[in-house]
Amino acid sequence: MPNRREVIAGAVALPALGLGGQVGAAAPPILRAAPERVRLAPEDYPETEVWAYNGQVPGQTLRYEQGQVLEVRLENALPEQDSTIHWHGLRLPNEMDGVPGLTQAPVRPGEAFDYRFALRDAGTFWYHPHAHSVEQISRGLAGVLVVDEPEAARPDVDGDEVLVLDDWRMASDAVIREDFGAWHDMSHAGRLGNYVTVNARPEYRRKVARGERLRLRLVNTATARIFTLRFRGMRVWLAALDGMPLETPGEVEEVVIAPAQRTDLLVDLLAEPGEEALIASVERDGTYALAGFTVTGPGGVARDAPAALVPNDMPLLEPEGARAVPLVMEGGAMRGLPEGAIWRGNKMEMRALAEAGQFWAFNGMAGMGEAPLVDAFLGETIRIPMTNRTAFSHAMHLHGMHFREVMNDGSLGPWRDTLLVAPAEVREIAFVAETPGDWMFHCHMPSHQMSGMMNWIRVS
Ligand SMILES: [Cu+2]
Repeated sequence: MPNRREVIAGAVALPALGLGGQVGAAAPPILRAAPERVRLAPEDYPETEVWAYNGQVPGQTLRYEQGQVLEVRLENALPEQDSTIHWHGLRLPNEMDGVPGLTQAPVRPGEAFDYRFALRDAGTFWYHPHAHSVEQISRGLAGVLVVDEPEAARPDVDGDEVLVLDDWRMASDAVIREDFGAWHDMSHAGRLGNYVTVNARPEYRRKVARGERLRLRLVNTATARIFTLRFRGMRVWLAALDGMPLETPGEVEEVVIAPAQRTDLLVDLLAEPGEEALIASVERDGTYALAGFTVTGPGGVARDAPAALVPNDMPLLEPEGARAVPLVMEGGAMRGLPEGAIWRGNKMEMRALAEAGQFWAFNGMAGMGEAPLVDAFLGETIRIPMTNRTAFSHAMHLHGMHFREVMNDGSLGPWRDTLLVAPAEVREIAFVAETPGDWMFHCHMPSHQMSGMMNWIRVS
């Protein structure tokens, strides 16, 4: 059974040296984005050309301890496309957020960019490009960033595993389909794949002793697929969402993970010796195993419910009386934009918008405007009630800060960075504008993002 030290030793980027920023320090660890051939499909298919960080899909799991400084050099060796790295869910300085044209210049092919920031929060995060997102993420550019709690604060588990849930749209010869700009995907549920993987394999497998408790860090890197997971042969507690610990781990029978969301589970493997515990994905046409744990004997003792993970240092959030900036989501197939929308400063009718590849609007505007959706002062608390008037679900992601949902009774939901808003729902979030800069606020189904569902928030 791999212990935690071996897991850590497997990571590339332990910045033990050279943190002083001194001239002549060693170059930081590199993430090189480049084409690569890897085995995705079963053995009787050819290998697949993907775009990968350092030749791996998903990219290697970067692992640090809370408080350390992440230092990574992005090298763009992609053919003819700019790139960047967005550190999803991290509370970091704005200039490290990786949004081309908003927080940094695009990294051109053949160029590099150094990312360097302190890791304030422990938890499960991920990294991916924020340029040509549909294509670059769909081709394989995504990886997980785990920030461990200090040794004494880690949960008592027998293993700590990353499970990257993803899907791929491939032709029958295992070639990734290049229809990244398909209007049907943009105007419907996004670019759904036809081949689901866990850590780029058809299924995750592990042998466990009965009674083992594992921490499973589930990350949905798919661009559109919403995973609904069910479990067999295990007790499952939800311990953290989007990297942020829950006050009390709750036992669950089903978990929904929207694109870009993370879920930390604490699971006790309790299938009988010789049997298999399973995590399965509920799809329209059936339920499919994503992870199988072969349980060996002798039987372990059932344990007490797990304790909460140690919380991160979050700001005091008191939404009562705070300024509210409503967001109305419109457009897409079936509803359309009957009133038209503003795009690049021009009011346009739906047909002209569609011809420009724009299908969605926030508050009557497709895409980014000159002015931010919210202009907040540093430290201000902002509420955003979001009304989904479209026929599709949207995974709304705020950069740089985590928010809490404001429930109807005024109570606050867990800290998150990505919230799934279903059709006809009104869901309100509140956050403290705690870091200055220009921060994206967008749907994390990139097909929707690029076709209208993208705005930004200024904190100054
Ligand atoms: Cu969306």
